[in-house]
Amino acid sequence: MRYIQLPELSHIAALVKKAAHKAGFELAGIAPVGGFAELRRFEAWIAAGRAGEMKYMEARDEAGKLKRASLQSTAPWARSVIVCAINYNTSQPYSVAVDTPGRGWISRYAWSREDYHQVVMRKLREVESQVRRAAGDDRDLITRCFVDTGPLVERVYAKHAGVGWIGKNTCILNQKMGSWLFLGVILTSLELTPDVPVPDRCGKCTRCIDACPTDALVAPYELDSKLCISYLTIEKRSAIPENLREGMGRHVFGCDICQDVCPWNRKAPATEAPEFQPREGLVNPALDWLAGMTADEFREKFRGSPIRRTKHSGLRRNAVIAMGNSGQRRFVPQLEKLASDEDPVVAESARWALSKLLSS
Ligand code: B12
Ligand code: SF4
Ligand code: SF4
Repeated sequence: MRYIQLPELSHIAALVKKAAHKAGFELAGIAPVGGFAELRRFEAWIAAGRAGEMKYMEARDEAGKLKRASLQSTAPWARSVIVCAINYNTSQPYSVAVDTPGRGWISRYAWSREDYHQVVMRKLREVESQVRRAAGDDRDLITRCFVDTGPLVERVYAKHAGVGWIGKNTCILNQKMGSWLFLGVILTSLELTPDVPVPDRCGKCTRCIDACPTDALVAPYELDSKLCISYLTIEKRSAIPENLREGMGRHVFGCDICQDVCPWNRKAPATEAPEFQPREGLVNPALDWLAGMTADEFREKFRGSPIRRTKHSGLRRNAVIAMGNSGQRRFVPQLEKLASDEDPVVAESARWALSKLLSS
């Protein structure tokens, strides 16, 4: 094994940022491996049942400790975490500025031509290979890339890598870029000099908390997934609790409200990256189109899209609920048919939507 000298390590730390920019990331930084106060909050968050049905968040190691709360058992070799962030904002309007009757809303991150997991992973691998080259292609050097599925709370590492601060809406915000950022991380056995966290610039603002339609931001910096439209429309399987349906409004996949209203996103720059440009029909989509999609159309339209996560059943369920919230009686005939749909969740949601429309 080649011993990596300290001057070489500082060279690698500088190279990380250059390599990240070259790969297409707007921001990058280095965080230490742990010991952060925020990770104790993660344990409390799980204990309070805030993860809802997302059981993968609760995975534990052999000692019974939450895997995502510490890298000690899952990656004991890790010495630094490289965090990269990429802008996915496009020059489309914000959801809070659009109100076309009978149309739904798919969140900004999911309009893209290519699934962000693939885009970010491809770019992370470019950075990883440059780091490995700079370390002399040392075979003992360990590096692992993750987008979403790694055993860590990415936003906590992003904060400690100086990428941005954690806003009261719980998103990573950067003073210049705003919060329309995807994160990706590279764990490495190299002990690189960490960056310094940036200060919290939320101040007295509470716009995100005030604007959340389902009161999912139960306290500043604390989100209850079970109440969040993003969770309900993407992660929640089967029926959505009736008391939360009205608050979902026209959202059919994800939710952007707590970011749309954030002052730091007022001047957020737009990306020209072709991967993140919207697919046809997904910005402010027609609800009758989504609710009437066949399984084949769904597969075809959303091949390589993050929207596949909610599945055909979930997207139709969400579209039907949005129809119920639309106040548009022109949807009644379609909903009457859907009320006896072979998918029981869609059928039950359609009956709810019908009674809502007919009583309004
Ligand atoms: C599970 C998950 C969700 C869940 C839960 C969200 C949540 N807030 O936890 C749901 C499905 C609701 C969700 C929604 C969204 N998600 Co999501 N999600 C994840 C995932 C996989 C894990 C997040 C996690 O660990 N949550 C656990 C909680 C406890 O963490 P947290 O809320 O971040 O809380 C931290 C801080 O708030 C802080 N803290 C807590 N309390 C307090 C109190 C004080 C006083 C202070 C100072 C700090 C503090 O400590 C906590 C950590 O321990 C990550 C990827 C990853 N592996 O990290 C993506 C990720 C967070 N999601 C992302 C995105 C884009 C979204 C959406 C915007 C998508 C959409 N448009 O619908 C929304 C945003 C909703 C929101 N306001 O957060 C991005 C965020 C990028 C960014 N700029 O921040 C990530 C990083 C994915 C990625 N690779 O880019 N998501
Ligand atoms: S994503 Fe929507 S529902 Fe979730 S916390 Fe933000 S505003 Fe509330
Ligand atoms: S809306 Fe205000 S409180 Fe919420 S994240 Fe943005 S600056 Fe912070």
